[in-house]
Amino acid sequence: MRTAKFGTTALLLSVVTASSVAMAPGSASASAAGAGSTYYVAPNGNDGAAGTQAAPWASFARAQAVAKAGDTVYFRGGTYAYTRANGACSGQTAKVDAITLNKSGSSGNPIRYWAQPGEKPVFDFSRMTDNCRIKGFDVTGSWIHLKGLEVKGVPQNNNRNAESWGIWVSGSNDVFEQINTHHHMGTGLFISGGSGNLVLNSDAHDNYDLRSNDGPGENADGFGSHYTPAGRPANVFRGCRSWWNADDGFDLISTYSPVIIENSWAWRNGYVPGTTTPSGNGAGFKSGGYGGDYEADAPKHTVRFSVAFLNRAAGFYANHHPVANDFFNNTGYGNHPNFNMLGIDSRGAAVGRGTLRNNIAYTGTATSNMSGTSAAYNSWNLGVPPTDSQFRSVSTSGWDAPRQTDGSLPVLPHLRPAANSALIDKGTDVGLPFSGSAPDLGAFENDGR
Ligand SMILES: [Ca+2]
Ligand SMILES: [Ca+2]
Ligand SMILES: [Ca+2]
Repeated sequence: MRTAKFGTTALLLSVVTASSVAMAPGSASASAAGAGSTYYVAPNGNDGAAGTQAAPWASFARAQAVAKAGDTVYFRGGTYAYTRANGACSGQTAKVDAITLNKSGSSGNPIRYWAQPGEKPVFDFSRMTDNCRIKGFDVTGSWIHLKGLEVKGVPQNNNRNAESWGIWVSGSNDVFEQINTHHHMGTGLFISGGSGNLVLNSDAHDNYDLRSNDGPGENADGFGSHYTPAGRPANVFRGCRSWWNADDGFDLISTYSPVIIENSWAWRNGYVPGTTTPSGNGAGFKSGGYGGDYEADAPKHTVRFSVAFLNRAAGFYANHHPVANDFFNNTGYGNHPNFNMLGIDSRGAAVGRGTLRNNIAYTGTATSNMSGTSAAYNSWNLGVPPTDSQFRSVSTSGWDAPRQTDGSLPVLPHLRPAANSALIDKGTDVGLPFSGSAPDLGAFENDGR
């Protein structure tokens, strides 16, 4: 491990897979179509048709009724527009869904709902008229794999509720891959109680709950994982981007099983999307907490190899979490502050909580609430003050560039160590892959790219 070549993300993925994810993400089973039956859905399809490529169905509901574990349903490109939920609002504060996925696959044989390769199916909920709280997708089933879907526009049609949701997940062992969830009046993808889920190479952006009853912008995060009971397998966010959401980029408040966030980026959260007008909380990675209460069975969350920049509040925030989370090899740039480790002790008193190694804090303000943390080998501990010239680029634009063909993040020069940077090999071995004699500081190991 110590001299491992870092050049491929596959090495990192294999480490994480073995330790934390029930379903093998990135393996052949997650990226190849199944051995079961194959069906097709198209915007101009017909639910009375055969569901073949020549005669596709029209609706998700029709596909689910037929598909079983191991089957693959391909969605052709184009817009699938929804104007009403699949059930009536029983009152203005009731919850309804446009698409309910309540049929489970099985271990090794998920039900796959995938974009036709090379095409972009868009699920547009912006014209829904239901006068209550709305979920675009309500995923209650397990062993379901969604891939390549764009999901947008879930509205709030009254001001009696908190946020709506783009994708709501209470199932487990689901995979959400190459999902683009945006412009909802609520959170882009919200895990509520499920476990062992993988959110892979997905984007959440421009979400803004302007009709929330607790104030506009208070609840629309990019990604959330909440309410999972203790002792369950981790939910994992990998290769995800979250930007210009009115509240937080990633939010892990009120959950009792671990969450791992890695190789993910969060920026410009806490503003009205597309502006610098302050809106909700504005953390990049809000890493736990229970609304300021002490909880004895709080889990340790992990945030690593991730970047937060220009968020309105903290880039990496402990949010009153009772135990120390692991923050390894992250880069905070231009946040306020970059790392805020505000935790809580068993008496309810404020104390720093966090284990921080190999992180960079640059511009904005560096850190706060560090008393009580374990922090070493970070840029602010080492007397290695970052400067612009330590990086190949410090640009804050272009981070939303198109993804690579396999869905992985674009390779940008931004905030990567320059050749001969003083940030190279200044970190300490935390049991994760690195190149050279030691880990570099920050989210990007210098791999010659
Ligand atoms: Ca909030
Ligand atoms: Ca939030
Ligand atoms: Ca190194």
